[in-house]
Amino acid sequence: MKNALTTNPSVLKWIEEKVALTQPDNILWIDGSEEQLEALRAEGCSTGELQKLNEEKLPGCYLHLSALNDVARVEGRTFICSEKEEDAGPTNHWMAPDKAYALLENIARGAYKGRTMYIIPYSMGPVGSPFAKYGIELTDSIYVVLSMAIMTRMGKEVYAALGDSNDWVRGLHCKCDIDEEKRYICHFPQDNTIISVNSGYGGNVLLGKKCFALRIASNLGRQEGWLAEHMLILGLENTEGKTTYIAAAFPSACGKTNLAMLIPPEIYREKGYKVWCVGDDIAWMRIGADGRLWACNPENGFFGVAPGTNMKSNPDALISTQKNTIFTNVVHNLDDNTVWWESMDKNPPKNAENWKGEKWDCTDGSKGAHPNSRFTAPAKNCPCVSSEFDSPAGVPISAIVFGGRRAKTAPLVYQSRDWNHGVFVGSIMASETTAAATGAVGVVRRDPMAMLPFCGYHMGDYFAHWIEMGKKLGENAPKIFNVNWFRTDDEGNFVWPGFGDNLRVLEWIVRRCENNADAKETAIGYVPFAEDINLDGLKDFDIETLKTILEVDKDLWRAEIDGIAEFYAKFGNKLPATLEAEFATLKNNLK
Ligand code: OXD
Ligand code: MN
Repeated sequence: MKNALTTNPSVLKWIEEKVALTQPDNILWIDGSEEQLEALRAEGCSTGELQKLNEEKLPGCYLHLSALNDVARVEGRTFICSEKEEDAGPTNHWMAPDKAYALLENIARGAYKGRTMYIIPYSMGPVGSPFAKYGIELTDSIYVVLSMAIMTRMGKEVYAALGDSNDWVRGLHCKCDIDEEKRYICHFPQDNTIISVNSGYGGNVLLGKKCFALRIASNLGRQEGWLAEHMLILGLENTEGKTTYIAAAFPSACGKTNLAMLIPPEIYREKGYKVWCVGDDIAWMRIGADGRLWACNPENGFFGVAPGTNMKSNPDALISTQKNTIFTNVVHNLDDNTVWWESMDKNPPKNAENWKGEKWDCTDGSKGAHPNSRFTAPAKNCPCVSSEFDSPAGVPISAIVFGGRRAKTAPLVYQSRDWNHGVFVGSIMASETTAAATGAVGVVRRDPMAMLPFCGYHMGDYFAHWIEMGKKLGENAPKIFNVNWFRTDDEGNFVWPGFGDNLRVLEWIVRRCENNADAKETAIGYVPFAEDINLDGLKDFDIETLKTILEVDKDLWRAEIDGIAEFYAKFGNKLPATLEAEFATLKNNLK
């Protein structure tokens, strides 16, 4: 092929097939150079796909507005196209691969006519590291190219690392007409292939992220003996300069980015505590040569939810967005050509356009930014990015934390009795839904390990894989915890202050990992003694209030049993006996 950046036969063959299918007018091999990216930014601005923001206030930043019908992931149109339906399992939508390929090829046929095919080589994980997996995404969207340049390690060095190997993930994205009725996000685990059509929204089209790093990678992890998880990774440095790494899974829009970049309360800062961000959304975890679990963030940037991000909730995330960032569906401040979103500050712009590109009056009660508006920011912009961010070996994980948004039931924190009980705790995770996916907001849904929309195979097999990993890790297995920052009082107000004060809970978790704190055994696991959570310097919050959110209310837990039983019933004989046994223990403990 003309100007090809690789001679890899499997890559060339696949691209030739896709060129014949989509029929682009032009083909551009993305090499990752700043020059090429700059030319694409200029082109994106000339077509209106992007708007250049104020170079002095937001250098290198752009605004992108999506189509009105294309603002979130579409779980109902996301398919796992494994050969057998039972391999996709009851929590995924399945389509037979032949049927899916035929349907998608019909949609993609001629889809690039009059357009350019961009060929993006990218790596998930540092190029050449033991974690790295390579992918090629074909797209007709400049927004996708520029976002992939932020979110992944992208460029021609990927071809050098790949050599002639056939071990890479194929990704085809076609914007088409952004027709909701013809929108499909399909995964073919047996072919390491992803095809996404009729969308331009990040979660559906930045194929390295959810599609590859979770749905395809969870399949690869199962085959190869590692874990691909919807988890942030943070390092908590203590007074002595020792850093303990924690991986934590929360459903979408439950504050993973905030926790990953937590600013410790003043009394901790004074003592030298610091949180270092390794990742805010995805963790790939492998057993290292020392037998411990090591984690790497396969991404290179943050695709964060904008509303709610402010100098108080997450200053480092806000600072991360101040240069070389792409904003999607936020408010455009026309006075100084910057951006704004709800709760960024108390000064909504007077002369502005909302996420729909319409003139916006901030006093009319309507929201200016879409609730799922996003920023795509380079991880290296983050003031608290970990020095281990690019470490080829990853970081050793001491604790795994699960969490959800539950107004009642789950206490502030509890620890599982052991790994298998921890897998049970993760498997029964439940949360009230948010705006990150289409559908009703505020409904409780079971979201095991926060992987419900992202596990690319049968969830029963996934639980079994976790149990297997525990066997291999043995004594070295990280301790497993569950947290809930979202308990509310009778008036519906959050009880726990959250944000930076979550460090007080992380500190207890680290002490438990070091056998340095006691705990009370309850029906659901180990709960802290209130005295062991440090409340120093916390205003308007006393130990009695803390006790109310550490409480394990057996009646509320008994009310969970039917929901768990109903959820577990979906997995039939694929539910590991170990989890059945853990469930029986819980029921027994609640008697
Ligand atoms: C995300 C999500 O965008 O989980 O990270 O939806
Ligand atoms: Mn996520």
